[in-house]
Amino acid sequence: MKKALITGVTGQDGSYLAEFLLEKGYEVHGIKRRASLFNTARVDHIYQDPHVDNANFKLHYGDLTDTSNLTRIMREVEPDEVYNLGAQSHVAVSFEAPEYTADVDAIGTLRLLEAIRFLGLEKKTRFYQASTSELYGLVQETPQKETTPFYPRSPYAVAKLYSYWISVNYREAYGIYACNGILFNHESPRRGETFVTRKITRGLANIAQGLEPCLYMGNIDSLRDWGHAKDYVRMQWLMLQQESPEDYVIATGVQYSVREFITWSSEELGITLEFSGSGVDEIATVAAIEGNKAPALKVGDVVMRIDPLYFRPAEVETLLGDPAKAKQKLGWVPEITAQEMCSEMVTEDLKVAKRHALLKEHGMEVPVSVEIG
Ligand code: NDP
Ligand code: GDR
Repeated sequence: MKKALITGVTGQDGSYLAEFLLEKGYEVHGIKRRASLFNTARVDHIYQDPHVDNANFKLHYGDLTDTSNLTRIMREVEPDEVYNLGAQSHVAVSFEAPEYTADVDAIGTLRLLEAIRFLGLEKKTRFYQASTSELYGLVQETPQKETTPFYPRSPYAVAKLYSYWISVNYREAYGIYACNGILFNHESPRRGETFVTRKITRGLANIAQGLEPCLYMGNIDSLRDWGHAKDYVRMQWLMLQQESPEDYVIATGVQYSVREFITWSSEELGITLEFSGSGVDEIATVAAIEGNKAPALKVGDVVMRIDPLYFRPAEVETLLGDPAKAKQKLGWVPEITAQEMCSEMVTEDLKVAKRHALLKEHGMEVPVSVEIG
């Protein structure tokens, strides 16, 4: 039975990857952080009681900032494959917490690679690094491919640039099977609530049910190449199953604006939006409503405004990936389109919003999130 160790197992990708590897018959070990509240909601459904024999999903407390902890877990598990998905993964937050982001997203990777080397696992343990399209930042070529020069535009991207190169370096210097997956944005109903797609699907579902007044957005002209996380974790695994380690761009090759994503999400709720004004004065107003998914709204309601709070000190305006190498060498093609993914996300968020609306109607407290992003 192969053993995998996943950092960031409680995150979006970690949870899908753990499911995927369990289905493939792996023993899966995940590193989770100690938190004051439960933080395993995304993996609770695959949790196995450790008191039962042969549990093949195991969680270890740990942190990418803690060298001895990572080395100890690596020694205990001796994994065949390590997937380094753990990160402070929010680009805007990295401007607020640049040093912490560097510690986790850059030095955390070094700590794992050093643990492999220190324990003499160079020939046994294969290593996947969660690299990112943010490396392209101020893009030097469109579409972006494996050979496109990097130009990172945030402390997050700069930290990830270190991780990209240290993975290449340990591959070349010590013969470790280390790969970078340069993944473009990928989303799902499990996406963190402060990334733009989830903020939109969750926000609009809440607004439709009368739980929130308005969506406050940043740069809605931003262009992204959005795929589905389920498609992307399959590729993370595939990269570690080849004869020799290589780096791959994973993308759909199709680009949309944040504004378009808002439009699709609204349409999914039966709402037609009209955008008017420009720059910080742009708003989106309800022009028509069909069906019964948005009982709290009426024509003329303003459901989106711009708030400069969400502008970034340096923005990545446009990203578009070229996944030709992944297709040609690994036979990988994404199966879920951005529109299908948006529909799935709205459907899931609407279910929750409806439950909360029902609670509210019966005078019960509804959980309100105060996080911004
Ligand atoms: P999430 O933000 O959903 O998950 C991040 C995970 O990292 C969580 O499990 C989080 O734990 C964990 N983590 C955060 N800080 C630490 C730390 N100090 N020590 C250990 N674990 C930590 O990210 P995604 O699943 O979306 O992304 C996975 C990886 O892929 C990340 O590295 C991200 O930067 C990268 N990436 C993501 C893309 C995307 O579009 N989703 C695209 C390209 C790259 P907790 O649950 O406790 O917060
Ligand atoms: P990104 O994702 O920065 O690309 O990083 P995010 O969804 O946060 O932003 C995408 C684009 O939307 C614009 N935007 C807003 N973003 C947020 N979060 N909130 C808003 O209100 C808002 N309004 C407009 C942003 O400015 C940006 O241009 C994600 C993360 O998962 C990284 O970890 C990963 O490496 C990259 O994708 C690829």
